[in-house]
Amino acid sequence: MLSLDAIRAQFPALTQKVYGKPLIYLDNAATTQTPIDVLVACREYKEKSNANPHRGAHYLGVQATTLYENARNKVAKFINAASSQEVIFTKNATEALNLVAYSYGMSKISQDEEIVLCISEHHSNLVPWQMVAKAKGAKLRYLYLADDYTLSWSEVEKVITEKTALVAIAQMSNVLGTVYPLKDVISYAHEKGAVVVVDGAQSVPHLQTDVQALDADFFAFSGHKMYGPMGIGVLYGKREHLEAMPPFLRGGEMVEYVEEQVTTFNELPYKFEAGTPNVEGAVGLAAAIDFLEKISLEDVKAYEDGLTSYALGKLQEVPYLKIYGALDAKGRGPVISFSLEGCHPHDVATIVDSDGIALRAGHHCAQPLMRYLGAPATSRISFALYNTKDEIDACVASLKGVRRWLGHGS
Ligand code: C6P
Repeated sequence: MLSLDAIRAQFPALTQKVYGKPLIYLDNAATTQTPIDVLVACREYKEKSNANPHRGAHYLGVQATTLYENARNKVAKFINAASSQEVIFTKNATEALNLVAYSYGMSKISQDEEIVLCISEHHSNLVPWQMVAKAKGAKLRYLYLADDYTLSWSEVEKVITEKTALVAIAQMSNVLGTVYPLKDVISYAHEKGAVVVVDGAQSVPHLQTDVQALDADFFAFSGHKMYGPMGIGVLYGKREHLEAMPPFLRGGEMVEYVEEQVTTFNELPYKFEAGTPNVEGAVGLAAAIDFLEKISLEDVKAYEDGLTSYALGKLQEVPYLKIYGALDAKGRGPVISFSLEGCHPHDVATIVDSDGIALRAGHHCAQPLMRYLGAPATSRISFALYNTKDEIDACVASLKGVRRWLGHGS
């Protein structure tokens, strides 16, 4: 692993002060900061190679096409897709999941079939399935979590049945940090004849992704949560599904022949990429993958596990603080939600912000989970590979002062 100093030197945003205090950025599950390598790659593309890909035969057009397709190849290798034709660029994980819902869900799911979601799903992997269920007369069923915030096998066996047409589940919860045993869940769902859509938005920056080993039918993620730019995301889909699905959006480049009344569609992956794509984003995402691979995801995970374990210990020293999620770093990612008794999470976020500490408060776009937990909102800290134990100490010290700041005795 590169030294921590070398890693932090890649992130200009981390060197700034806010309210005269060094920025401590602990909102990485929302979005990560951007390394210089990614900033440079995006800028160089705009300065030297900016053109509309797959359209112009001129020099810049060819360069833009090459960069765009190289980025696709890099993504395919990064997630171990069998072919880069199975990699579709979208604007984010949300669009990728909507693509599957609109295209696969609306054409393949029938009345009375069941769609299974986990109760911890982010709205982006929940609301589109509500739409499909309503439109098709299908039934939504939920996998509920055990008291230790894990998914028990008995729950999987109870909810996923022969009636299940599709399971949509995140690899890592953006609220609890739980990493679900997806390999087993997917294999079980396949035995029952269901396809599985994996929301990898939170897991991709922290765990090695291997869509073939996982045997996922679809896998969605966003560039901006893995050190890449905003506005670029990925949908991986098994070729057999993508070929059988109708297009999602219609327009330029996703066509083969257009006649006055009918159209035939382009081959994969272009069938699902209507309109001018975000080449700059794809180039930035490729640079982010290079950055992560230079460090190695194995080392990233080991380092972040250390931070998570340390933070879980330190947070438990804060009086009146309750953690929502497993207290052991094993089987979870670097996302920790908590509440401070008597303090609204937004007040907590505002008070620690005045110490230069960025954390997130709210329902984290997971309202059904919040209802299930009986907590309207939580505070959440989440780590990236540039965070440090000193930053965790500073956050914990700041949290210890919050209750007094709000007028509680201690
Ligand atoms: N979660 C968070 O602070 P987009 O916005 O499309 O890049 O990602 C959506 C998304 C999908 N699935 C999961 C598990 C996610 O965590 C997110 C984004 C951010 O938790 C913003 S709400």
